[in-house]
Amino acid sequence: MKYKFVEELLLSAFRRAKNSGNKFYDIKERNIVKLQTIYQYIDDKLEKMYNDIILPENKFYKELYSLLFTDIDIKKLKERIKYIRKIIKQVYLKYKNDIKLTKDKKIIEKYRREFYGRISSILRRNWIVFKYYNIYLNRRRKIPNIKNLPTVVISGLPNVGKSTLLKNLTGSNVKIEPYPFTTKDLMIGYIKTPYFDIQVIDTPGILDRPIEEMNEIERKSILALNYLANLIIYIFDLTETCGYSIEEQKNLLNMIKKIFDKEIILYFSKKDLFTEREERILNEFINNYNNMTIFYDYNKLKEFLISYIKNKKEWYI
Ligand SMILES: Nc1nc2c(ncn2[C@@H]2O[C@H](COP(=O)(O)OP(=O)(O)OP(=O)(O)O)[C@@H](O)[C@H]2O)c(=O)[nH]1
Ligand SMILES: [Mg+2]
Repeated sequence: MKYKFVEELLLSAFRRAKNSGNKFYDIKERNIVKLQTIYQYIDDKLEKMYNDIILPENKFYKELYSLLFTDIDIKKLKERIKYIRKIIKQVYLKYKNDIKLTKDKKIIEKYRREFYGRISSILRRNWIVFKYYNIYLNRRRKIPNIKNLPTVVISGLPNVGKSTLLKNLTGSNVKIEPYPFTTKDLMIGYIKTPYFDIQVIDTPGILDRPIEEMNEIERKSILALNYLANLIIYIFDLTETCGYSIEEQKNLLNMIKKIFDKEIILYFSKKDLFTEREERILNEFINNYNNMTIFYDYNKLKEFLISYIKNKKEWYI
């Protein structure tokens, strides 16, 4: 099986070898340098690949990895790369030694060609390792870099205005679209103050249904709520332009309250679209949910977050 990545690696390695060692008059020395050049080049690449693969350390990353890599075992991939390095080293040392022990020009040439063949077949045989490594690199770009900071997680049904709020609170440049399921990964922004920063995480919209029935994208939100949130901002879209009724939005809030034992703030989005109807419902909320903190102006919400979190010493790690 030929795999472009492997073929390119071999080509570059052999090209380097072609240009190396030529200054040595001694044929033995020249060929040993060629072997060494190839070995070193390939081993450097494999070492880089090995180091690139980072195994998740905490529970959040472990679970996120198992969501993202259902088809690839990252740990095994890393072990396999280590193993390939070992085999290639053995082959290199063997042929280097063989060449050292002979004086016959033809045999030296034969060993060198054999070495090229062995190296090629080892890498080709393991082409899938290179393929998985590239898949790993691509998917890893979507893995957020979570910092140890007080963390606020924005949650709610799809299309209610979560990403818009993240943008308004942090200036983060996120994708905002008038249709549901726009956000598919955890998106991060920071509220910066001269004294401390607050990490704000925008999540994919989740539907009001049992966690077992949630898809992989919704589960990312659940992970953020579970492992990362010190505080949850739950968004209500009273205009229902998101496509979900207020009843559904209340149900999801109740589910989040039940599952996660965390502080929740309510934020009412799309205030600029409010008619008398929404104003009336908002007032009902303010009266009925008087044990909850409620905002509909993101500037006020931001001011509140800064002054509230400032005193939450236990949220700083
Ligand atoms: N008029 C108005 N529109 C808003 C407001 N907030 C969000 N929207 C619109 O609502 C739509 C959805 O906004 P998003 O911020 O993408 O919603 P989301 O909750 O992140 O959506 P998903 O990522 O798909 O779950 C977009 O068309 C926004 O422009 C607001 O305060 N006022
Ligand atoms: Mg979004």
